[in-house]
Amino acid sequence: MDLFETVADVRPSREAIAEGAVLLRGFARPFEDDLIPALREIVAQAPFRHMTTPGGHQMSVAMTNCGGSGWVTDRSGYRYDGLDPQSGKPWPAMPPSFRTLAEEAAAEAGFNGFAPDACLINRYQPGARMSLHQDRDENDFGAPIVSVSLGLPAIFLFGGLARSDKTRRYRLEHGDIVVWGGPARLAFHGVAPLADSEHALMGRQRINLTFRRAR
Ligand code: MD3
Ligand code: FE
Repeated sequence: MDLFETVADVRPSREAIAEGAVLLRGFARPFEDDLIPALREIVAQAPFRHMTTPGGHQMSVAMTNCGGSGWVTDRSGYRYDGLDPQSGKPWPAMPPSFRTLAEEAAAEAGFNGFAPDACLINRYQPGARMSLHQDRDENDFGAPIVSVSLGLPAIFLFGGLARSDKTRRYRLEHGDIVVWGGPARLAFHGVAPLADSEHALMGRQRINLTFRRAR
């Protein structure tokens, strides 16, 4: 390493988590100055809300969406919907910086031509968590999911194709991207309760963007 680059080595790296799953540490950092203001505009149009699961529980993670389709849950079930049920209006458009980042990350992981039509935006405040689940509400499991972590670090749990499979833990930090495709696409996964801290750009929260081909 160059003598003059030892203080802050911010070059992105690539790490295989499983077959089909690639961790791109720091890949979103060059995009953060575009992502954060765009996120602010989305949330002004479609505020974060705590949705209710079909079982009647309120989620600790608050959510919103952008793009042509948005993931929603209520007492009647999980689905993708073109309209925000809270406003009755279409979800905010996917900003060009979001789309470009998702396409570039997917291509870096070997998925050329990824065309997301949905971006689910999760907000974790201290204590918020996501229990072990599979993402199965999308129409085409051949398309990967691209996840972008911003703000406070989280412990991400990655399991196998059965709920009872053992999980491995990964610390996901601000700017990290994971691309989940191939055999990893239907793996069980979750997020441990968020530890309280302060992030220089994002404050006391973690935001996760997940780009999907939903419909
Ligand atoms: C592995 N979000 O929104 S992102 C979700 O950090 C979700 O907010 C978590 O799980 C979060 O559904 C995890 C990482 C992730 C996303 C989708 C996956 C991992 C995945 C789909 C298949 C396998
Ligand atoms: Fe998920």
